[in-house]
Amino acid sequence: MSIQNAYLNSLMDRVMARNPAEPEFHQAVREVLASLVPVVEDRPEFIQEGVMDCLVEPERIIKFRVPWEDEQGVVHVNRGFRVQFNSAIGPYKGGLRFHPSVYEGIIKFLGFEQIFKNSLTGLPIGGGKGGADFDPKGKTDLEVMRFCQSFMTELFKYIGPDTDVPAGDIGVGSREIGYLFGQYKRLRNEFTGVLTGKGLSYGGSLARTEATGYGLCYFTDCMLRDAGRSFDGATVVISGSGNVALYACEKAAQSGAKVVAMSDSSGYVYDKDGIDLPLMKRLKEVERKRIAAYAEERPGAEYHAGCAGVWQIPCGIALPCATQNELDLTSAKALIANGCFAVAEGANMPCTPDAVDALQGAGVLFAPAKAANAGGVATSALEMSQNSMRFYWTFEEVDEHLKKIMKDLYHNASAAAVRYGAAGDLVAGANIAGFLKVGESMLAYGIV
Ligand code: NDP
Ligand code: 2IT
Repeated sequence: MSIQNAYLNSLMDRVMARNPAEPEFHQAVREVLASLVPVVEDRPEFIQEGVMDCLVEPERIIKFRVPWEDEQGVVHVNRGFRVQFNSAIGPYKGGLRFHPSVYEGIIKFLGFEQIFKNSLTGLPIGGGKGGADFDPKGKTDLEVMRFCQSFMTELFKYIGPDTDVPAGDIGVGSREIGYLFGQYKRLRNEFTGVLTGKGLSYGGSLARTEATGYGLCYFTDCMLRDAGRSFDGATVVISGSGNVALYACEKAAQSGAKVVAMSDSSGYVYDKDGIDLPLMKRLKEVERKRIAAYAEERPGAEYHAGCAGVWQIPCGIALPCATQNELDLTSAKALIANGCFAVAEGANMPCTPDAVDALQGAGVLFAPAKAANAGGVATSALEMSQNSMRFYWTFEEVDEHLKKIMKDLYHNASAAAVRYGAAGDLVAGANIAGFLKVGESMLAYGIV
């Protein structure tokens, strides 16, 4: 599909030629450039001054060897990455993903998305992302610690509280952040807010654990209310059962919805009585079990192998919270046929482009990831603020900030869509509003 502007279309061709075999990166760039057509037509200086060309090229990519030894004495070598994509409005900020599927293209797509998401929060954070093709599943705590220490032994040279502040993402939770922070502190001999998502005893922020899932629901609530709907009484299906999914489930249930299904990469559980969240949290956060264990312990719940099947379950609201491209056209059609009226992306880029087109075409309310899941990184920025102040806010204070940030973000994205002739299209609105602040800053700096 071509982009309706000759310059941006040729830029897209160059991105594909210079970054071959990175389909996720191409997908993320194409969506943003397509949304920015009316912006560059209105403001040609973004093209003339080189802003668009700079936007699609990371400022820096760091790629490194991560050797570590398992409990049997066998040496493994993984590959680590940090893509420092754009620092126009603040230090690079974004998570680390540890998953066997990680390669440069995944980190580039995530880093690119992070630029606009972070801008949308209204807080001073640039865009970055990192990770490794390491699989924490099935590893002992000792092995995870050794891997994290080796990873940080290289990464520490390139990050800092005013330079680049990593956090968690898939496969990186509080355990991994603890090992990473401990090693950074040891190597630098400094106690600074260089990572977010830290434990509460050593500089973490209250409500950071909950923030992405809660923020997703706050954003979705704004979108639903504008359309005369709400979570109250709705049936919700959530994919994933990790950090984002668990706290989306918690807030959706607190808002009066019934969450009837959740998944992991092996399969999904259907629980007609509503997910028993304390049970799910124990199995996933404490015992690190597969989701099949939920159906073994919960009377009346069913387990089905294969994670994509979760979208066949009838629901009013779908919250994809697992991974990229997990909700395709077939799944979108099933959701539409079953009467789904809202899809909000908790994961990054979980819906394929044809699925997004189908959902929007059918009038389903659609909340794109870079707006809807921005509550996590926004609260990371609040963690940075608290660390800089050497002070702590209460859970309620952080949660109030988060609510306001998500509400403002929703209104900014909606207003940008209206201003550029795409009323109701939050994909366009989020891309445009996220870009403008970054683009204006890049113009102000000149060619750098
Ligand atoms: P977790 O590692 O806590 O959980 C990931 C969940 O997604 C698990 O249930 C996992 O299943 C499932 N999953 C992962 N990969 C796949 C796959 N290839 N196919 C099917 N299911 C999969 O990660 P998070 O909850 O932190 O992240 C989930 C999504 O949200 C990601 O897209 C992430 O980028 C995004 N996100 C996270 C934020 C955060 O603050 N943590 C902020 C904003 C976005 P299994 O255990 O079987 O692998
Ligand atoms: O995708 C994301 O926004 C995250 N994984 C959170 C990043 C952060 O710095 O908190």
